[in-house]
Amino acid sequence: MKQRKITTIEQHILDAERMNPDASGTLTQILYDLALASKIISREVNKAGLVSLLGVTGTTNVQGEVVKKLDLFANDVIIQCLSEPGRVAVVGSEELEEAVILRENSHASYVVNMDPLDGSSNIDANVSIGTIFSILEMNPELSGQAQCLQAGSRQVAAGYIIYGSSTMFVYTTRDGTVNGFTLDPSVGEYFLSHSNIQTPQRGRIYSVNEGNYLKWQEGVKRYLKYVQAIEPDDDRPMTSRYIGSLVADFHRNLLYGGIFMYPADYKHPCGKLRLLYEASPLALVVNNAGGLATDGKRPILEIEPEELHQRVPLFIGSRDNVIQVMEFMKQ
Ligand code: AHM
Ligand code: MG
Repeated sequence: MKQRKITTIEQHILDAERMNPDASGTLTQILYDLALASKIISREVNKAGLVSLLGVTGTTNVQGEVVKKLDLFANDVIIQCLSEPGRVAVVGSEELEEAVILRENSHASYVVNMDPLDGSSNIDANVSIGTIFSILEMNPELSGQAQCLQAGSRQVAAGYIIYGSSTMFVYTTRDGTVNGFTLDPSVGEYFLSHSNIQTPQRGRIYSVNEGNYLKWQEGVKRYLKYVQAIEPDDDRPMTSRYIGSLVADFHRNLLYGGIFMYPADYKHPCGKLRLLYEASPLALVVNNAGGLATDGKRPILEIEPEELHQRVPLFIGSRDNVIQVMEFMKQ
């Protein structure tokens, strides 16, 4: 019987580095740092239900220690893991108003933007949540927090970790493939489980918070009625799946095909999701998997950011579905 090769995330990242003669090894180290941080976060997420028995988050546990909220915990763990000398100089985080400038790392060559624990409304309900990260090179023309404000097309790597029925680490590099690794908690290792992920060109799933329907612009409303119409020859109605955790909704649609939408509405003209650490990294992943991401008019990866916590409407997923919603929005 032919044995399947077992590849750990470390081997995979190292192999990719060996194939690139210009690689300094620093990006490899940053990906290792993120993998390590995610294992620690995964452990805490898995025992989160017990926290209420041992001490509610935000209060004091039986040892008299303050129990941090999980999203703040995730933020601190990732920053700590990224603080190894010589790697990352600036970190932008959804949890922090201002970017963190790692002074002792001022000569480091990378910037990381991240959402340490996305899906805040699901954290306490045992529903899948995730970490999203975007890695950029330092731009010599920018300084301090401005380093974080680079278009998604400049990302050198991006990805996410999903804490679900199992923990998975999915990442891609600028011109690379998308690969997924599943954590085996018994040995504490990520193993390659989803090699060269390609998203279907057209999918049957749509994911959107339909509670906002009456607030959307007409084109998006018409698209929704279109996907719900009964047209068996055209594979409609599409099917609705919405978890309310971007990473989980995105990941399912990436594998099965479909579209995730968080449109603008009359109360939120820029939508809800954040450009730098939610939309941009997932846009790089979906692009490299053969899909598309747009704000309705422009590719997400081409948007020049102006603010660290800038919001953006997001339509992301299978190529044909994304092109179709854009056509509805133009009419
Ligand atoms: P968060 O960063 O506060 O967790 O908000 C982002 C989340 C996404 O994970 C998800 O796609 C979206 O908000 C859900 O929003 P809503 O509850 O409005 O449907
Ligand atoms: Mg978020």
